[in-house]
Amino acid sequence: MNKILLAGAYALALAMGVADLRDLAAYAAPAVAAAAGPTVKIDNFVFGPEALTVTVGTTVTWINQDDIPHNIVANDKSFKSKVLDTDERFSFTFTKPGEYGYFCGLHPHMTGKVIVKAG
Ligand SMILES: [Cu+2]
Repeated sequence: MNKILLAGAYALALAMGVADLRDLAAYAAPAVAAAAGPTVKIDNFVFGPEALTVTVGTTVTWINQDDIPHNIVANDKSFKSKVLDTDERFSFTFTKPGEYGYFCGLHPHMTGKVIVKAG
């Protein structure tokens, strides 16, 4: 009987430990401001890299490092950012394989693409 209680308590402690670790991760994540996934930097009217290859499930972050506003619009309208001022960011998670061309809605000659491969 005691052994069973002990085992139960141990299992409970383990479960609580796991829960605590999850809590810790949840608290820690928002504090990390840096983009976790790949980034596309916008500078001097250019998306860099112009073509980016990722796997399904990847979150891509665009950062406007130019001193004028830009935005990001998918050719197929699957994503669209607001107008980003200097140092502002936009993130999008790609959940389906494919080739996603995009452009800047303010300067449509600015183009880029994200190639999403199956994971
Ligand atoms: Cu632009």
